[in-house]
Amino acid sequence: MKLDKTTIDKLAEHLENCELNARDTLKITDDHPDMDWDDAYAIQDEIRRRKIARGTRIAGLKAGLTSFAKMKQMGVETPVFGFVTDYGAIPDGGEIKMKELIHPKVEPEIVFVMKRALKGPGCHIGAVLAATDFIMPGIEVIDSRYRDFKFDLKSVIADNTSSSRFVVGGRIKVADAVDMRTLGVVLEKNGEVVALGAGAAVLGHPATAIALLANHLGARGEEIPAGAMILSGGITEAVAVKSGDNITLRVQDLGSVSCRFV
Ligand code: 0L1
Ligand code: MG
Repeated sequence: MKLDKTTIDKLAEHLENCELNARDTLKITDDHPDMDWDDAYAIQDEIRRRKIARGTRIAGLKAGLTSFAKMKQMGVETPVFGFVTDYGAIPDGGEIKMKELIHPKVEPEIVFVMKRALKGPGCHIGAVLAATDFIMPGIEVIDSRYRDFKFDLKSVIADNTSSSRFVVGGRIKVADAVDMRTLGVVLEKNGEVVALGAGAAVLGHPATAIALLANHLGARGEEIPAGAMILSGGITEAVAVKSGDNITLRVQDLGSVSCRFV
């Protein structure tokens, strides 16, 4: 690690305050060009610790930048991992307040709920499918704290991978009831199709994102706990939204979920 604990705590406080006050900032690597991957995850961990200390519950985990569309959109080449919170959970059909956010975008995702814990290294798609309780559709609302979404990978990891809000619901399916690679998704904004794709856009198979998360946590002596909900990553590029927009995600065989920005 390149940063000392005081700097990590200071950066975590800064980024979390930006989130809570809907204020943007410049990417933190501008002032800390030498920070490494461990520093980045240590800042994210400190944000998580601060939230838990205030009574926030961690609602689930997420993999981000797992599709080629998103990697291309953001100019990066590696997935990233973060967490979602209880206050980020929006009921299906619910309202999302723009004034609490900076510049939100929506992503269509396949969401996994695990029946058994998963621990890397060596975790693969087979282990993920065997440990999955069910899958369901989810809309992730990302809201990078960085001005104009201008960041690098380390800055994004520190910023809890732009985690903000999420909507899950629709119809659940056990993992072996669907071929997640050919699962079609259609994202609509105000009734118009704005993005579409299939599950294979996420690393060839969305379960790969969960395996990578288990291996990432395993390398840090952690695991995906039984019962965890995990957002496996946007299947298409992220779509910007504004107040008044209605978003609906339709997933083949898994129904739909929606939300409204007000
Ligand atoms: O969930 C995601 O793919 C977001 C990763 C962070 C980068 C971004 O803000 O798009
Ligand atoms: Mg996402």
